Amino acid sequence: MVKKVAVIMGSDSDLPLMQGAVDMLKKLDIPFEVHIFSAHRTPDAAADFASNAIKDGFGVLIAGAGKAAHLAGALAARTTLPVIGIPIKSSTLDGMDALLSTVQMPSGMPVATVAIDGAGNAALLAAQMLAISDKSLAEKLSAMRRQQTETVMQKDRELQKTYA
Ligand code: RP5
Repeated sequence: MVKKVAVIMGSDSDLPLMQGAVDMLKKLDIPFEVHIFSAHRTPDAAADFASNAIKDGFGVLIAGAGKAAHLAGALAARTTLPVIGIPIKSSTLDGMDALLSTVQMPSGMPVATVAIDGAGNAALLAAQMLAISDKSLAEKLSAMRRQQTETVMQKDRELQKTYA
C-alpha cells in the first residue's frame, strides 16, 4: 500500500495554486490529505501534524506558502520524512520572498524546493520518492513520461508541416 502524501498550505488563499498538486496526486491514484497549517498563525498545529506524520502513515509532506514562507522548514524541523516546499507567488515581490524563505534552509535541515508556483512538479517529485518502493507507481510515472515525450514529438511534426 502506497503511503499518503500531505498537501499542506499556509492559507486558504493558497488553495487555487495548491490544487495543481492535488490534481496530480489524484491522476496517479496516490492517497493524500489536504490541510491548512501556518508556521506563523497555527505553529502548534503545524508542529503536531509533522511530529505525528510518520505514525499517521505519511511518506512525503508537500508544503506551499507565500511571503515569509517558513512552513516547509517548520515542518521539516519536526519530521525525518522528506518535505517538498512550494514557494507561492502571493506578494508584491513576485514570489522571490517565498522562494528564498523556502530554499535557503540551514545545513542539516533540507527542504526539496520546487519552482515558484510549481505545485504539479511538487506532486510528481513526491510520487517519484514513493515510487522508489512501489513498482506499479514507478510504471505509471514512466508511462506519463512516454506520453509527455510523444506529445512534444507530435508538436514538432506539426511544426515541420508549417515551416516546410
Ligand atoms: C502565507 O501568507 C500564506 O501561505 C499565503 O501565501 C500568504 C498570505 O496569506 P493570507 O493573508 O492570504 O491568508 O502565510
